[in-house]
Amino acid sequence: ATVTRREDYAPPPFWIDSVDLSFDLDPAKTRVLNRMRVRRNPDVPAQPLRLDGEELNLARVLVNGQGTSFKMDAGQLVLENLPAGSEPVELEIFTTCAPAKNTRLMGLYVSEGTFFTQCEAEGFRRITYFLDRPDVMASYTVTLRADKAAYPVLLSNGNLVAQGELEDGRHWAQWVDPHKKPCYLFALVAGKLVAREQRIRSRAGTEHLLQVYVRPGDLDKTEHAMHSLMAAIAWDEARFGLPLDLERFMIVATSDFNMGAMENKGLNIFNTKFVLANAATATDADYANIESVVAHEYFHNWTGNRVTCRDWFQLSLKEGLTVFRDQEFSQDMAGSPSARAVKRIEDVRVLRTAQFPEDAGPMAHPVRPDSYIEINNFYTVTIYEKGAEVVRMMQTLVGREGFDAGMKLYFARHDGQAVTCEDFAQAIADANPASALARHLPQFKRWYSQAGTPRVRAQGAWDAAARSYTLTLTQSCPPTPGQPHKEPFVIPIELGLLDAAGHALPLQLAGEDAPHGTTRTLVLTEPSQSFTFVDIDAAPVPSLLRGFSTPVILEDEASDAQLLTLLAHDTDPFNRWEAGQRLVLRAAIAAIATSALQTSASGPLDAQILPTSLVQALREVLRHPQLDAAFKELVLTLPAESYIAEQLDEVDPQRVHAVREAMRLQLALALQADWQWAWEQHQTPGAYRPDPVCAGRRALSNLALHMLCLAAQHQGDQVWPGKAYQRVKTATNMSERFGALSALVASGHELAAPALERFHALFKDEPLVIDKWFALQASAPDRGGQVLPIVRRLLQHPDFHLTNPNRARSLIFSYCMNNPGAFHRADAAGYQFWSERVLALDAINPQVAARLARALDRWKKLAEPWRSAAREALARVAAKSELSADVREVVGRALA
Ligand code: B3K
Ligand code: ZN
Repeated sequence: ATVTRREDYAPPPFWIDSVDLSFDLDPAKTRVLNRMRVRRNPDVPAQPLRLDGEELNLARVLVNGQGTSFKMDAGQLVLENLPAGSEPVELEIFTTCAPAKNTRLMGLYVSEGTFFTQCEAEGFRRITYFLDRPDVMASYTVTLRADKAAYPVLLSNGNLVAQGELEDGRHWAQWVDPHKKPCYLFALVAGKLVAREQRIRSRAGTEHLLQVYVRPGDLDKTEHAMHSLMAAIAWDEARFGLPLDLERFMIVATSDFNMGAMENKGLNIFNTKFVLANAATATDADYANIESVVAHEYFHNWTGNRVTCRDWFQLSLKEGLTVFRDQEFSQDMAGSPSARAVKRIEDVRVLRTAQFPEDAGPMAHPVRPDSYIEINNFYTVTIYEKGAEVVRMMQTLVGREGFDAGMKLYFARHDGQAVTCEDFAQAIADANPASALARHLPQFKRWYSQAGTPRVRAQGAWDAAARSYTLTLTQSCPPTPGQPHKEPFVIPIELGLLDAAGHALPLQLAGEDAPHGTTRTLVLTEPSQSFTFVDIDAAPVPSLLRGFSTPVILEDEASDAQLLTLLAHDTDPFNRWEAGQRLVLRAAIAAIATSALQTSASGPLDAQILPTSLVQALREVLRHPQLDAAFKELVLTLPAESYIAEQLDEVDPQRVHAVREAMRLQLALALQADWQWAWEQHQTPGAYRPDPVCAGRRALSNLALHMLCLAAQHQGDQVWPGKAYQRVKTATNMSERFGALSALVASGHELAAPALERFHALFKDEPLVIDKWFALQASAPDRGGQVLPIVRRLLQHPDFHLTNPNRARSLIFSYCMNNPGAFHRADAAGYQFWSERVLALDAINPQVAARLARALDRWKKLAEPWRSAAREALARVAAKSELSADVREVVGRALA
């Protein structure tokens, strides 16, 4: 396998100014005529033109209308005899490809009788020979021809400029994109689709047509996506002054898609999962995800499309920035300060349960990687979520207005260019010359170059005589593959100090004349630094890393009593939640170290793992008269098994599972009356509305029902399972229906089976709901090893299709990646299942297979016998000779 290195970047030897593509669409054999205007890059020594191509049948190559000699080398089409000089050359390449056989879903493929494309990162080369790299930007004209009855709708990027009929029932359409773009943003769609349409007028008075295309029958599920798009357009204009630059903006949904969605210029293509929603089929979480993914793809129109990446190592330039933008958007849409905090907590939870393990494992890489074998393996939580945190830190260091000024400068400098992460940081710093970011810019950029999660140790000392409090912060970062030694980072730490009664203290640093508020940001740049606060009358309770101001692991010496104070009083909702999570974690880790708990077929053990003081504190949160339901639900939700496991040096996954299950039962039993109160108080009658307040109430009442069913199952009581079953039958929205079904499945009650059956019958024609049905069964708590046989049986279900990524993820990924207690079996049968599925998927779709391959990333942390069994499973996969580069890179790194 060939390694691509960032340091080897060289500008392209040729530019492609314009491309005229014409397609004769046919599932078995599509003919593609590519006429491009190519010229030598005068800044680069003369060399042959090497065009990328993959799985293409080449029929003809013409240069300025004449036949020419060419050769093939490692899949590339090489033209050695192009005229010298800087005159443009007309190059004409005629190829064919087979969309119906394209199971990788990269390039041109067919989904349910409709043509779609996916070109990012390197899919365009599967459509035609091209300089398939993001720094080559061209003007596109696209002509589509196809059978009119089978493919009535013909779409590509930009504006529809002409269309007409052909003989034999065929028709054609021509599209011109007014903007230059890299080829990864090319798209076409052809098929039987219908659209919801909306005309809007921008602040500047320009008119635009918005369209959401779906299959006939799904039109009643497009309202929320359209509203989300309109909100995103309005937000980007209001917050950053970035308008829609197209007359027409289209979203098209397909049920066969490798990831969430794709920001093709003016023609976004989406996984149906992030478009289709109505009250009957989508949960509150689905509604929120649709809002954020629609916004994310729309925001790429500026951060990604107008300014794109110089090379794929710069991927976080567009992805980190665009995730940051969609997170800010969702917070603004959430409205109230506490709803914003809920969104922040959810985002941090993703970062810590997915990105921190990645940063500590074999696939660890910097936000701007140095090398890759398969770029598709680097669309990671590090590039996306950690990248977004790096942008957020910049905003913290320059202030919100300073950040907006930085964005303006970034576009003024780089609109229409393909640039680097450094260019972005430089623009933000240059717009804020007096900021901490500008002062520390070279050091700050280590966030782009160094992998690994830094640790910050905080030690506080109160000096009674001096009435001062000195906080010493010390940073370090563990080695990661290829990076044994790390230099110090720039670490903004937002903090506050509370007195013992929980009141916020004014914050005055030694040397200052007056206090500066009750929350402020310290900037740690040295390996170790001390900060002294004056006028402090008693030992304070520090509230550090408020809002999770930096993606680090904080190690402080907070006592249980101090954490209880923060849980009860901190004005920073993030740290309030965090205090509860830390107390639960402490109890869990202590129990894992000392007990030999195991779950059995009869359910979790009844054990007192959480101290009474914590149970009481959690009860007070649950019963609190002012706190929002959504926030309560987050506080009362136990940390995930995978997050608990990350805190341990050596992981016995069964013990982690048993302890978490026992904590769940303990909370269910100890707070039984409170759960009943919560259930009764948080019903949301009336028409379904997906807003954060209603969604929070449903989340909390679903958690309550889950706990009540768990307690009932333990006590042999039938009332709550009966209520849950009733709700599965009669609920009028998916959030409540699925919440009730989940409660039954999670409690292991015998009503779960008929409820699942009923649910399937109700939704057999709704693929996205059937995905939920598979996922729920695959992620059910394991009691005596029953989950794997169920998953194996579901593989044979007539509704299961391995070729459909959503379905593969719903069953196989849910089991292997989302159910550690069931997956990490002592008999290694879970790992056997994993290796079989990785190989089966790899033969169909390497990109999806490589994601699944990462389920064993953290195998080195496992205790025996899991560790040896996991290594054997990895070795079994690695031993196959016909493996894709995608999977080989992942298992190779895991075994290294
Ligand atoms: N840019 C695409 C992801 C493409 C993934 C290619 N393997 C979607 C997004 O991040 O918005
Ligand atoms: Zn993106």
